Amino acid sequence: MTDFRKSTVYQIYPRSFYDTNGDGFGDLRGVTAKLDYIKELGVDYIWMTPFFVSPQYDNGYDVEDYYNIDPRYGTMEDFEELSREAEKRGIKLMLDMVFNHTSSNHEWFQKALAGDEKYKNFYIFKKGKEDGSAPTNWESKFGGNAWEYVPEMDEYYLHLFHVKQPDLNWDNPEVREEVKKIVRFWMNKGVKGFRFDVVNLISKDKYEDDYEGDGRRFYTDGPNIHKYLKELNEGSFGQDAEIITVGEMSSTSMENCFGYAGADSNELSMVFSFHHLKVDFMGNEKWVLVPVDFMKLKNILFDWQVGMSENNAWNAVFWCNHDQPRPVSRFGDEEKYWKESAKMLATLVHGLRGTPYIYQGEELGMTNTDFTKIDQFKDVESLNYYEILQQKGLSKEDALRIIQIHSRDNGRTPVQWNSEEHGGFTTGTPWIEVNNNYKKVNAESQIHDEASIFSYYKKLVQLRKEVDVIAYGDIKPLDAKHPSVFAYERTYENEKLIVVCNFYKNEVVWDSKMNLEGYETLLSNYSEQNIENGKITLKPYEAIMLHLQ
Ligand code: TEU
Ligand code: CA
Repeated sequence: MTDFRKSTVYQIYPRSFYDTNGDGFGDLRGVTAKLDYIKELGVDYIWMTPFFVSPQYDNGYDVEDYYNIDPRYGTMEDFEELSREAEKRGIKLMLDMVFNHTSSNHEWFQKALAGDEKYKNFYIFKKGKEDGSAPTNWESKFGGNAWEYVPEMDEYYLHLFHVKQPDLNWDNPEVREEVKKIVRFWMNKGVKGFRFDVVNLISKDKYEDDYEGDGRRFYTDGPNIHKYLKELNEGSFGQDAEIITVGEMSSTSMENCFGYAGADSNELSMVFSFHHLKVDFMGNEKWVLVPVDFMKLKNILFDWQVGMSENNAWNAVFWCNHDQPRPVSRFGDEEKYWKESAKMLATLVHGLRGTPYIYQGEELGMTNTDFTKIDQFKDVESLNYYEILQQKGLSKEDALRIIQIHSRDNGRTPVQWNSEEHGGFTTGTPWIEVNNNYKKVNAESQIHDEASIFSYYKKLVQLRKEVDVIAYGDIKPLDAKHPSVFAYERTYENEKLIVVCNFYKNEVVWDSKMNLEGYETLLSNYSEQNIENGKITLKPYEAIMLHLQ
């Protein structure tokens, strides 16, 4: 069995990774071309976001055909070559399966629209209210009502995301069979990992108006969710003990995650939860400007770390992905303490209990976009909210400011490979502009530099393999109420690991109230540490991993 506790996953957003044919779009051959770079980082898995046939309204999360590769990304031969080349290097592939919804171009939905009852029952069609308005007041995650009216049918269909992403009806056993078939198809191609997109939204509860919120309580962690996941496990990936899985859990509860990712629950290997990434929101409201609430961040991460550990369930740990701003811009200091803060954030998350995920470019300290005009943004969610914010009365400037901070495009600009034009991502015109800081922030300048952010990530990946307490230890928060230091202790048999991070630029003396004699410094983002009588003087964004065995 694969020991996913010793593994690190590297996430690739192929369209922004590396373009090999000059059309401005990253492709599968681009991933193959950069396998040695990924190998150098030392990771075990590559999670690739969807490259299946898709009209790309939501950059591939709107799948039209789960069995074929979108020509923009390449061919099945390209996929097979990638798979072989990855295997040669000991790297496994993890595919991103989107089963809460399909694209409206999918033949199932097309048949449904044409009146085929069998396929109508693949989706969620409902009559409107008596006055003809939508069946419920639920909101789409991308803005607006979650129901779309089809005049020919005089019915509405549900789309929790884009109007071109109709939700599948998992209560229909035929849908569940089709899904298993697709997973088995990719298993037969040698795929050893799966990520399941917003998979905790597949079991809908009552179709009622939500007078307290946007509807999420009626479809999040729904009544049959554990049953459906166990069934999927049994009928597909559960048949191969080497396969690891991760569920993307939208607005989930920890109690449900004990089941989703419990060691003995036969559902998934681990979960992504997002509560710690809403610490610069106002409640669930993302489209506001609110500073990061550090105490909230700590409380949430500690609660989840301890809760999941006590219940023998496993977390995926991460700061970012293709839906999130860049961590060094969001939580660190992308200017003066760029390197220090990027490394501190890496230490903090890789020291936690869970499987770490590195998102392309994070290992280089890539920053948020520098876009100054709305038409530089491409993401459907950003563009929708730019309009919605103005309808709410905000000026164009204020709306743009909010988009700049929160847009998913912050994580979607092309990987910066070198100091050539477009950061070496493409010889053509990139589908989205490259950040102008590519001369300073790029892979070429970091790979051979021992002091680079890349080299630091490489060490973290390696340490997880060498030091058991990092992979297996339980976790205890230290000084949880401290206003600027994030510290915790991991314990495994006779081994101990203490991770101490200064989350801010002000120097601080942190009293561990422990005897630190005998501990050695495993890793730090500064060459010298100041530790005396259990007190550690932390420089700006300093991070230290102390090890006792
Ligand atoms: O994202 C799920 C999701 O709800 C969010 O990450 C969402 O993009 C964001 O919070 C909205 O503010 C997954 C995918 O990762 C994302 O790229 C897709 O757009 C989405 O599902 C639909 O498939
Ligand atoms: Ca291309």
